[in-house]
Amino acid sequence: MAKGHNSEYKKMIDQQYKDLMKRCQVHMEQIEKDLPEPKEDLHEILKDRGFSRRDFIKWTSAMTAALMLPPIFRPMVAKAAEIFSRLPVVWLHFAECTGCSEAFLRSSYPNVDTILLETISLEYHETLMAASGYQAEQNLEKAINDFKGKFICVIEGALPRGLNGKYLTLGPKGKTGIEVAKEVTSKAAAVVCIGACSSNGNIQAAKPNPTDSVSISKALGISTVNIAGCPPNAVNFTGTLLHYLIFGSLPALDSLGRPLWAYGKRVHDYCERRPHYDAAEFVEEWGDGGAKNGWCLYKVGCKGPYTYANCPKSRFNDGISWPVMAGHGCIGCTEVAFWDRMAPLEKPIDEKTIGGGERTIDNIGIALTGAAVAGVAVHAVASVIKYKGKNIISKNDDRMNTKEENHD
Ligand code: FSX
Ligand code: SF4
Ligand code: F3S
Repeated sequence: MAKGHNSEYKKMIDQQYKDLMKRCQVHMEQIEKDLPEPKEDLHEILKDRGFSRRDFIKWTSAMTAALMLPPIFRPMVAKAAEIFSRLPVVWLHFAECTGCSEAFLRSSYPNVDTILLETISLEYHETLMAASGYQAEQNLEKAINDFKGKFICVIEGALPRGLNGKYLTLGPKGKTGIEVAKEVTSKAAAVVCIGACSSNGNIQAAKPNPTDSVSISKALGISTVNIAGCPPNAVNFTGTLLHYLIFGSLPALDSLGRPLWAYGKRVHDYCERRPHYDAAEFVEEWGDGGAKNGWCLYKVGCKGPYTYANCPKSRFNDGISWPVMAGHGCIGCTEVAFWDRMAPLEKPIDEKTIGGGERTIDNIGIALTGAAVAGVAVHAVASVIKYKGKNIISKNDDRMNTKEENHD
């Protein structure tokens, strides 16, 4: 009986996936009709850059898994990559360092993700385009009118609200960043914030914030997709755009606007040093034996237990490394107001100041000596941690940033 139910259930799920795939196919065919043809074929570009068909298939499988889609969606991901360069993008820069663009476009070992980003149909990008002055302003106007309701507005940088926005003015007419942002975002199909600055205000919004800089969503009162991180990982951006091309909608987001597929778990949940944390093996100071042995960096300030991001899985520079692998703790760059809330960056913080999160080292000590186990602050994911034969039983907790409230 139970077996019958299971196979019925499986049939129903398979059918739902098939229906969804059909809808995706129709949607992608529509994109091919609506949006301009790419100047170059993706497969030709990949071939020229030394990538084989097999490399591309491997990449599509990895991206399908990263997006948390079942393997039958692999051809959809491949198709979305092929039409990726049809998607018109207007890329704005406000208060930031341009490190995000640099990180995406200047990879020494480009992978399929970074090559895809190079093929993107950039209608306007202040760092990359040849035009300047009036010509640049005209290009922007033309792009937002020609592709009204169809282009993606990508934004790097926070918006200063002080002096009526005059801390940041752009172009020959001296428009404020806020004016430009309002004009462009009101005509976009979606607004994607790249980096901690546009997503959360970042360093510009850190105390005392003399320019009253804030995130795009706070400055304009709009919803944005936030690819947080300083800089963020190219994979998280590419995957979000691929999702948009496949489904015609943005991926599920957390309460801070971050795509759940990329920011749904903590750095601490994926970290390769995690067994050392569980075994209470900590680096006590830089260069000590623990540091040489790759032990956990919590006591030298790692904020991985409070930070939601896939860095240990996606890594940077073509998967070569990520901050903790390189020997420094995570500083929490995907979280709201991390300069203020995660400080001091090389010391553990008073957990009361950031609300919730992981067990403190003191808690672990208490648990290990058998006292007051019940009060231990715990993991986001239920687990049983063993240390020297004793079980420290964890239960669910609330993540630190569950409120809609923006701290920037
Ligand atoms: Fe900010 Fe990006 Fe950090 Fe820099 O544009 S996220 S300061 S890497 O460049 O916005
Ligand atoms: Fe890794 Fe940091 Fe967690 Fe230690 S505290 S396991 S270094 S993420
Ligand atoms: Fe940022 Fe921490 Fe990842 S500092 S890059 S979220 S490891």
